[in-house]
Amino acid sequence: MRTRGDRDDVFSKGFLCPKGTTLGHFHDDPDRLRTPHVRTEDGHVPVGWDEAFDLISQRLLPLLEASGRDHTAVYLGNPVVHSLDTLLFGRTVIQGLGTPNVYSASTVDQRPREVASGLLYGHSVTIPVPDIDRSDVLVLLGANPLVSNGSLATAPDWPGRIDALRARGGALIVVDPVRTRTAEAADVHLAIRPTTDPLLLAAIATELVGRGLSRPDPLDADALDIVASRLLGFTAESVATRVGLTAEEIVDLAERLAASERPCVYGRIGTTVTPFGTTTSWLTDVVNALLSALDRPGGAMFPTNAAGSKNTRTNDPHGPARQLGRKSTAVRGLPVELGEQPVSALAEEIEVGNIAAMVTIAGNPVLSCPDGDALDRAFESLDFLVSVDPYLNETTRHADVVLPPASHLQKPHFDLAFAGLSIRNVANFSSPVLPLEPGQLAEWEVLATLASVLGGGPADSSGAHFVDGLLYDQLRTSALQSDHAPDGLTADDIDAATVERDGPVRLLDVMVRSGPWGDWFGRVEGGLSVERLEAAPHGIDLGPLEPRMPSVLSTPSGRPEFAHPDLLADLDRLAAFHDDGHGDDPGPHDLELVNRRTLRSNNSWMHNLEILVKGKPRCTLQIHPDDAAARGLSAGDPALVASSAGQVVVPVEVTDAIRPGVVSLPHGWGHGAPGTAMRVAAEHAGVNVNVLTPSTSVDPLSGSSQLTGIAVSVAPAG
Ligand SMILES: Nc1nc2c(c(=O)[nH]1)N[C@H]1C(S)=C(S)[C@@H](COP(=O)(O)OP(=O)(O)OC[C@H]3O[C@@H](n4cnc5c(=O)[nH]c(N)nc54)[C@H](O)[C@@H]3O)O[C@H]1N2
Ligand SMILES: Nc1nc2c(c(=O)[nH]1)N[C@H]1C(S)=C(S)[C@@H](COP(=O)(O)OP(=O)(O)OC[C@H]3O[C@@H](n4cnc5c(=O)[nH]c(N)nc54)[C@H](O)[C@@H]3O)O[C@H]1N2
Ligand SMILES: [Mo]
Repeated sequence: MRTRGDRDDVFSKGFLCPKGTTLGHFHDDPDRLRTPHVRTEDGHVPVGWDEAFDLISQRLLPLLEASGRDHTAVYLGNPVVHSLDTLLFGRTVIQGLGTPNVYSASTVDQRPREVASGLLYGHSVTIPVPDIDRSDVLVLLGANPLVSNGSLATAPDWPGRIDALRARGGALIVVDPVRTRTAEAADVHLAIRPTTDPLLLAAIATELVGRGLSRPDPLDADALDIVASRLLGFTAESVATRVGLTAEEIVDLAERLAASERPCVYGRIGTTVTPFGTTTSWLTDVVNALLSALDRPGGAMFPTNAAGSKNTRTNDPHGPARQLGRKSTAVRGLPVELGEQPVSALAEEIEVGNIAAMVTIAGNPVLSCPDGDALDRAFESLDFLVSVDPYLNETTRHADVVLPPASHLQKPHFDLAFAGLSIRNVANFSSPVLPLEPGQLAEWEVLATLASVLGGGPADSSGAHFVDGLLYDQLRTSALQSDHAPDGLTADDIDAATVERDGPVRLLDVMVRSGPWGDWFGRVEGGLSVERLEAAPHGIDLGPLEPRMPSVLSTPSGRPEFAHPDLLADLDRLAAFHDDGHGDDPGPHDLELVNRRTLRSNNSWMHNLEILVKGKPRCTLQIHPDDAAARGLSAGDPALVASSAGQVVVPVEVTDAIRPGVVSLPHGWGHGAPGTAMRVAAEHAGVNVNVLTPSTSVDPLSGSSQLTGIAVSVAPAG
């Protein structure tokens, strides 16, 4: 089966990345599970849906009675945000299980950004997105959108957009220890030392202010003055050695930003998976605000998502004060923010018996989270594991029951998550491309039935419909309570107006119609509804991003809280990091490991598609020629890479694209473990980089794991 882009699509104009073009291959993959599987002494065997759900109620419910629901946990993986079914119904499984312990891939990804946004703007979803189509100096830190296709900045065709930026006289500046494809396309590449971005940003802020180049919105000037006065010790001169750039390069960057009419600074995963993830996200916004580049065209802006966003429900910029550190994990006291435990704590909570049973949905934490070997053992030790996943992989091989979703081509689609991070306001809905096969369940039905079973309800479609009904009631109430609801709107009006379908499409209808562009169930002419979206198969363009301050905010002052005490308090730690001389005496682990993404890959789960993994092996250690020579390593030699957490043996790839002192490995590899059933992936196994990432280093504000700048040693293997 072939997938191609839709040239008439209002946003993508037909541009697809390799992940999109291979959805048909995923659909056809013979290893993709079509029926539930249960674990037996002879491995996993297929069973019917009734049998699978019965087994869960017979074995798991007594365990829940005995050890208590607080001894359970749910892990939500990255693809949860890729579909309506999982985004809407994943939460019902948490409710059905009644667990207080929720883990997700967020704490190995963007959580620091969300925590910073929560403190600064009042909602964690209020994430500034680079308005790249209108910027004239765009600075990317820790992002490689020409490979990743962009993240927290939904934009099809980054290459074309960057060409356009340069064609209109703009400049792209990339800050990355590696000369990536994006860096190659840039006007300036600054090969920073890993994890030091907060020092660079602090110095840029200080240079802007010190040179009289800052121009903040008068309403933010006082808060930014407080921040600037605390950053005085971080100058271009003082941070230069530590960040691995010259003072001139840093001053030049500050001056270039200041000389630009429409500057924009954007930081992505290279800046969040560090011990200073939250502080770096904050300082990114501080630099933008000093330039009046926040919430301004061409700067960093806030999209207006058509459905489900918390920041579109009122016009009142005032909201409650927010404070970090109210909750922490049991074993190590790591922060629990935004209702989720950090995955760095998962293995130890299982080991000590705080978690005895789990559900994973669309996640592969054994490969994607720190200290992968410890997680592998921890999952094996659980009393019961249910995984909702299309593959028997490194995590789900430990599951007692695996419940497979329908393929992505069999689901309705609307980007609840990514449309809120999009560089244009766009609404696009597609019905399933392919029907369900006889006897197959939609993924929402799988999740809703599971939620019902876990809550002690029926294990059949009546249970699923009950759960669906509860969710519908919640969303209807939320619509009625919106500040924007027209006078006199009733629950009956909503019932009468919404599409006569069950599951996610009806829920989406409620959300879209009560959203910022909605038709309010027929009361607003020309407004959006699912029906209207269905009639526009190429999507509806809602225009460029518009300034949204102050109504996007929900803060005590009604302005961004740039001088939030929890953020200012972290500057002492940053000052210590600045002064610690780190790297001067590196000890045995004298190189710094960073992560890389490759174009034909997506975390851990697309490696079973021959079309994506064929060709040169991609799980290699990139190392600078000087570092390779110093260790007697040549291209293709096997190297032993060791950290405080573990070691792997992997072939080296010698390249001057990487900064001396830094090495890189991709994540999501390390396939072929016994009990997995991904034949193609096993032939291209690679090694698990997260055996090397220790679970001990986290950003103490958000609890997120450090995945970059890991101290490692490299030597010839054997
Ligand atoms: N092809 C492909 N696309 C993907 C994915 C994939 O696996 N493959 N994964 C998807 C997911 S889940 C996400 S979250 C996004 C992520 O999207 P991006 O954020 O664009 O992710 P990366 O491509 O990993 O780029 C991160 C860059 O940060 C650099 N870096 C590492 N450490 C530091 C540091 O300390 N400072 C600075 N300044 N840079 C640093 C790395 O060298 C790397 O080039 O990509 C998504 N898209
Ligand atoms: N060292 C290091 N580690 C990293 C990163 C890094 O840069 N460096 N990046 C991190 C990032 S950004 C992320 S997002 C995480 C990802 O962490 P995870 O989400 O835990 O890992 P994935 O590999 O994305 O696993 C996705 C799982 O979902 C399944 N799946 C795919 N589609 C569906 C579906 O429609 N429904 C269901 N139910 N399941 C589905 C796949 O089979 C797979 O098992 O990894 C993180 N790990
Ligand atoms: Mo991610």
